[in-house]
Amino acid sequence: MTVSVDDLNLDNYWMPFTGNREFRHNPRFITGAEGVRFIDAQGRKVLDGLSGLWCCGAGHNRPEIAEAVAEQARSLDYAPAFQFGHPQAFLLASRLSAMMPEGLNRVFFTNSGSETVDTALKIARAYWRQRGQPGKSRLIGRAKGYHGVNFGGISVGGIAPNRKLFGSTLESDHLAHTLLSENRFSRGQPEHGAELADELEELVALHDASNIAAVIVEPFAGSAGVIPPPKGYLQRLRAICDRHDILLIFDEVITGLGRCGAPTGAHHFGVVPDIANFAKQLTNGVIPMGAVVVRQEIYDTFMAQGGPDYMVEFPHGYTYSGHPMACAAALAALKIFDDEKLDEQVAAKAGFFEDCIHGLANHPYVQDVRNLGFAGALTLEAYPGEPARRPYEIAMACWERGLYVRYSGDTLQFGPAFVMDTADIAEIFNIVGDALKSA
Ligand code: PXG
Ligand code: PLP
Repeated sequence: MTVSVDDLNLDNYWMPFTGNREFRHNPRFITGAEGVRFIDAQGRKVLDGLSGLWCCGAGHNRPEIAEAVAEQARSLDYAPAFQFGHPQAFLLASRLSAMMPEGLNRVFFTNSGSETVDTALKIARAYWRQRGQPGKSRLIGRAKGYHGVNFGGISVGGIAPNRKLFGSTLESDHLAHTLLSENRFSRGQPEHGAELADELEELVALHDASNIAAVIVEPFAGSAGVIPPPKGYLQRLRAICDRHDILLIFDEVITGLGRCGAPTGAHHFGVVPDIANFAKQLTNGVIPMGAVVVRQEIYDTFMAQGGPDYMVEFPHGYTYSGHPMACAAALAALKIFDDEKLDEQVAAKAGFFEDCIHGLANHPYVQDVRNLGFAGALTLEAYPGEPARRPYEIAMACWERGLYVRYSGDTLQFGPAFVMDTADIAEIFNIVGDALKSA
């Protein structure tokens, strides 16, 4: 379906994370999708370089998911999430638990990554209260971390522009980021920086472990521009959390469910958190949904402290937690994950992706190249005082050449669908290379 842009009123919609004024001058409409391509308002096919926003790893418009959602809409469109259950939510919780590393097996559903983060932070704080340690409330994030946009998420988040307009947040503190200049152009996990995890010891010395509930990190930082953890870093963070009784939360909203070439980042990096967050890829992006998965002992603590068994143990939940349509989409998406071994596909093609993105290392303006699994980013040399301008200009040049690429901060980011073939991956980087050379 082609839509005439001229007929649309652009006044009423306040677009998220968008330069709204710029968009009005230069509207870019996506009106359809097919496999790993979008179709724009002019009917052009545009290669999708980011699986939507890191969420459509199985490709767009999968009929299996469309049919499952349509069938669900006809049989049970909505069921109350509180005090009553519907079968799909239980099925999905079991299915997701089976994909998790050993020990993570209790699942709380949400509707986005941001809600997932705030739910995980509330679980962490409440857990210590239930264990008789109410002082353990401070939350530790990491510089350059992205944990969504709700108040809990921006408290632990480490991207300054996402925090500065919104006043005081929850009591938090931050580890240093791991983007070291000596690691520039590393392929996969960089060599240097495992010792940056020891900063947690310093934060423990400052605040005392009796006041810290949890540490939350992305296994690799996504939004800040794909920053894989230095070798050994996550292991060291896990050990320090264990030493001081601090919960470790992995925010796997981007790293989870295939992107690393494994079911989760925890599997890929060989480190198991106490709580893991998922969203995006859970439904292949078709219906909004997120999930917090916790160690059974955390759930059991709430049950043990819950009072009479008709009482609510965790006063938290969303009208749409475990929405039947979202569950149907997720069950269908996870079936595709199994049938097509999406994680193994990524693992098999990740080396090709790595060669392609590192092939841009000597192109104009490229100051760093980072990658892991089917995720990668370029850092581009800034115009003086305007770090965000060049990525925007290059991304627009790519769009004109038939490629949708994500630009954010001083980076361009790549996250192809897991099903993308090597010819399309090569095309992504040919277009970017051309755009860089002609900028
Ligand atoms: N945690 C992490 C680790 C994320 O990457 C969220 C939480 C929030 O999810 P919701 O569903 O509330 O947006 C995210 C989302 C990008 C990009 O281009 C990344 C996200 C969202 C949009 C764009 O890097 N991450
Ligand atoms: N605001 C009001 C006035 C509500 O009644 C509710 C839910 O009942 C909410 C916010 C929260 O909505 P949700 O459960 O979809 O997060």
